Formats: sequence, structure tokens, C-alpha cells
Amino acid sequence: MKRLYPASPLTLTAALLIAISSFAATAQDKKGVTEPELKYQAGGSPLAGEPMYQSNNPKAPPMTQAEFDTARKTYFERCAGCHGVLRKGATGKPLTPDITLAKGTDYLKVFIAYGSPAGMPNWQTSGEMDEKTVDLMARYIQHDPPVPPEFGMAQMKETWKVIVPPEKRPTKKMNNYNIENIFSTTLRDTGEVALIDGDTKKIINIVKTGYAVHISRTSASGRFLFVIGRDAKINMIDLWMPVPDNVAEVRIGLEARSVDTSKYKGKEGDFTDKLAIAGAYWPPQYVIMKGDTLEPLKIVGTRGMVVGTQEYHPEPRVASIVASHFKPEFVVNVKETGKTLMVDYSNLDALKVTEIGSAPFLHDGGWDSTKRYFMVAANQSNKISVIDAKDGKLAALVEVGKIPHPGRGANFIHPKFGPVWSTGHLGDETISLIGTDPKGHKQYAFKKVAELKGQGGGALFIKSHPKSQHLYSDTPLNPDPKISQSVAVYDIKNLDKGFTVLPIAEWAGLSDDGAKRVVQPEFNKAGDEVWFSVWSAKNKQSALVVVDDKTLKLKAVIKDPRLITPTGHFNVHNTQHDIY
Ligand code: DHE
Repeated sequence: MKRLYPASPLTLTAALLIAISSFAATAQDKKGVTEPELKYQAGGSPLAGEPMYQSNNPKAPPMTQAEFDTARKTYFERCAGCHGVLRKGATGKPLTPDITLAKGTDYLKVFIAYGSPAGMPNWQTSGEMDEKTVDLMARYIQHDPPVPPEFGMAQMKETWKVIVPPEKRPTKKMNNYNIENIFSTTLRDTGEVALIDGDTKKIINIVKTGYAVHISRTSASGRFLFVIGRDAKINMIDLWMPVPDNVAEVRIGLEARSVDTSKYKGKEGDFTDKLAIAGAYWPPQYVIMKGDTLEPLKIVGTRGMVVGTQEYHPEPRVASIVASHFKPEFVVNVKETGKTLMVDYSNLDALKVTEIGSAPFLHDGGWDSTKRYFMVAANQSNKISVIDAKDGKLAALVEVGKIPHPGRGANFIHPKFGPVWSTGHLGDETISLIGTDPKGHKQYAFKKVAELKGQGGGALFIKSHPKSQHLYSDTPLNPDPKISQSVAVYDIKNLDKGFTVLPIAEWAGLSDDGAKRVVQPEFNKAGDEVWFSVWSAKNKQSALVVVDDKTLKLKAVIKDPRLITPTGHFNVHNTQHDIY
């Protein structure tokens, strides 16, 4: 076994070190944060590649510029997702020098090596970092956190490209594709999306996008696709072109996850395809753009006070964004401050923002079936915030299971409780059902009305369709391959019967020994097929598997050497109309 810390002078006594390390090691399986959640949060940040200023804190252990740069890169690849860019703490503890200097290098090394019961991974004993890296990181976090640059209008304009100007675009659909049934599939590690014909299951085009693409969203008209990379690059794809491809692109920050477009049409005007919006993780801001060219029009910062404690947070990241159907408003969810911002886009020169506080760590979410209530996971608070988009207020805060992760969630009619919206959880095996019909089923409205038992923790996405009698729940982050490579399906009329397991990865028939995580059920337009990604590493074969929703039997497997690391996929029609 490798030695964990040098035998040279220690600031803590050997007895204390042994006590800390044995406590931390035995506590691994009793952690407050689950293994899947840690792996999920600790995804690499594109900020790792950004040059930043090193300010030397004389009280901190010395570091050369080269050591500082290596440690900074490791920090942004491994640590920033939980501890924050400025190390002020997010889902992980704050790591600012006022705290870390007092602990000292040896103490910090033990924690980095062994992890802690509160959820810190055991970076050295798990083999993910060597002794030298642990020492480097222990010294690095005692220095002042380097601050990544801001990204304002001038930088955005430099990255903004109109590849095909609106006047040169087709005036009618120039292809024979049934564009409403096209799927945009994220190819995570190649910086591309695959546009797949949902009818023939053939790849139409592989479109170059930003780094580690996160989501695709369809414009209100259904003609344009908007794709955002983790590097905050947005690509706008025109589905009317003979071969659908990019027509515009822009970067709205250095790191981002969310994009959407204006969908309101009513007495305040017709905003169909008029505006786009994207939210950044860094700098903490959202940006409203012209819907046909992506020209940035308005940048709004999200730095401010956390709901409840009213403490200042310097980097509240923008998580999910949706477009309201009731008003000319975007619903912008700010993670660390726990605030939902209803951004009225009808007059960008006199922007009106209604701030609705609920609970910290707002992440992903979706509409209820009437599209009046936005159900958003306050994930580390184990709650779902229900935002009433018509009255512009918090309708309820519902306690659910551990670390809810709905994707956009799933709506269906429960035999007893009427219309419900549901979410799975990263931290436990349950699926929570929440009543969403205050008129017809008042006693159940915005209450957790039932809890289904699923295959296990590590669930990311859940899905149903108004034409389906089934509810599908994936578990791609479960440590057991049997569970991460299959999905659970429930018969909505017989939920008490439990679930059927579909061995999706096995059906893919991949020759390799890849991870084969099964991720994100997504229906086709007709609502009679469900598509899944079978997600392996970049150098291994992956596939898409299509299941017949009526019979729950395998319908098709899509394999192609270009389908590298497929994760999320978005059906044009269902995404356009928010059907899930
Ligand atoms: Fe996601 C949605 C953030 C890791 C696949 N993800 C979202 C949203 C946010 C988010 C804020 C909501 C966007 C919206 O609706 O506007 N995701 C993050 C992270 O911060 C996190 C935890 C770490 C990271 O490094 O990015 C993270 N996400 C992942 C993955 O590892 C996944 C599984 C694979 C991948 O492609 O990277 C992944 N996230 C997705 C997908 C959606 C998503 C497929 C869209 C779900 C939907 O149905 O709309």
C-alpha cells in the first residue's frame, strides 16, 4: 500500500492523523452524499483551460508557477463542481484561505486522501490522485483562489458568427425529413450533436457544436434547434436546410448548461422565435439574444443574496431555464441563491424581473401537464419548488426523496390522485409523485401523494407521454452495472405491482466492455417509441436503443461509429411543445 503522507515533521500528532484517517475510511459508505452524486458533480469544468492570475499568499506554503497551474487545472477538473469556482462553497464545503490556512497542509492532505463522512471523495485511496497531487492540492487551496475572467458584451461579440444570415436561409422546408420527429442526440465527448431521423432511424447530419454539449432545445416554431456546450457556446441549427446545419453561433460566458427561446404568443405580442436566452455557470449571468441570429442583446448578472440566510453569494450559477406559455417571460433558476427569476422580455430596455425565492441549489425541472406550474428540483435541499407561472409566485415547496433529479420530470394521470408530476432521485431508490391539479384534485395538489420504489439510487431521468401507459426511470449513475445498464418501467394503471426491468444495454448487443450506462428515456413524436442512449467511454462502442412502448419489446438498435458518447436526446416535437 502507498504511504499516505510523509514521515517528515507533521503539524498534527500521529495519533490524530490515524484517528482522522480511520474515521474517514470507515465512514465512506455512510457518507451524506452518495457516490453517484459525487461522480456526477465532479465533472470537468472548461475553466480548467482558462489563464488566471496567481496571487501568492505569503502565509500559504510556497508553490512555483508551474505547480500552481497544474493544481489549478486539477481543481477545475475535479473540485470546482462541488466547492465552487471561487471556493466559497456550493454543494461542497467552502475552501477559502481563512479556513484552509488554519487547518494546515498535513490536515488537508488527510482529508483529500481519505475523504470525509460529509461527502468528500477519497481521492488518493480510490486511486484517482497520487500522493504528489494530494500534496499539491493541499498547498493550492491555502492560496487565494484565482478568479476567472468576466465575459461581457465585447467578448461575446468577438465570438458571435452568423454563418447563414436570415435573408439567405430557405423560405420553405428544403428537405423531405419529418422534422418534427428528428432527435438531437448529444455526443458528449466529441463536441457534436447527431441529428437522427426518428422515422428511418438514420443519421441526417453530425453537427459541430461547443465542448461537451449539454442540452438541445427547439424554438417555438419547431424550425430551429439551439444547442449549448459546457463552454457556453450556443449553436443554432436550421432544420429547413437541405441538410440541417449551423446558421449562427456565439459564446455567452466561459461555462454554461442552459438555453431556451421565447414561446409566448398573446395580447402582449407574438414572440415566436423572436428571442433566445442562455444561462452561464461562469460568469454568473444570463444573456438574452436575438432569436434569428444569436446577437447578444442584454446581459444580466445573478450575483446576490441567498434565500433564507440573505448572505451574499459571489457565483450563483444559472441552472435550468424555460420559456413561459402564459406571459412573455423566461423562467430562470439560479442555483446557489435558490431563486427563480421570472424575466419579462417584452421590453429589454426596461427589464422587469420578478424574484421568487424557494430553496438553494435549484437545478433541473419541467412543466406540469398544463404548463402553468414549473416544478424545479432544489436538489441538495431535497425539495421540489413549484413555481406558478401565471400568478408569478411560489405555489408550494414539496419535500421529496434524497437529491431529486427529474430532468424535465414525467407527467401522467394517476388512477387515484389525478394529474401528477414525478421525479426520481440521485440519492435514493424512490420516485416521488406530486399532485398537480388544484382544480379537480385540490386535496392532493402540490403534495407528495405517493412514492414508488425503483431499482436503486443514481437515477437521472424519468419520462412518460400523454399517449403512453408507461413510466420509465433510468439509473445510469448506480454503482451496480446491472442497474446502470437497464431501466425500470411502471404500468401507470397498476403502479402497486412494481416495475419491469428492461435490459437495454444487453439489447444493444455491444461487443465491447464499455460502461454502457443507459441514459435518458425520450419518446418519439407519436408517443409509441422510447429511445435510450447506451453511453460508454469515448474509445468504446455506444448505441441508441429504441423500445416499442406498447409491447415493451426491442424495436431497433442504432449503431454507427460516429455515435460517440451519446447521452441526452431531444425529440423536436416533444421539446417544442414541452411534452413529457
Ligand atoms: Fe446535466 C440538464 C447541469 C452533469 C445530462 N444539467 C441539466 C440542467 C442543468 C445541468 C443545469 C438543466 C438545463 C435546462 O433544463 O435548462 N449536469 C449539470 C451539472 O452541473 C452536472 C451535475 C455536472 C457537469 O459537469 O456538467 C451535470 N448532465 C450531467 C451529466 O453527466 C449528464 C448525465 C451527461 C452529459 O451529457 O453530460 C448530463 N443534463 C443532462 C441532460 C439534461 C441535463 C441530458 C437535459 C434533461 C432534459 O430532459 O431536459
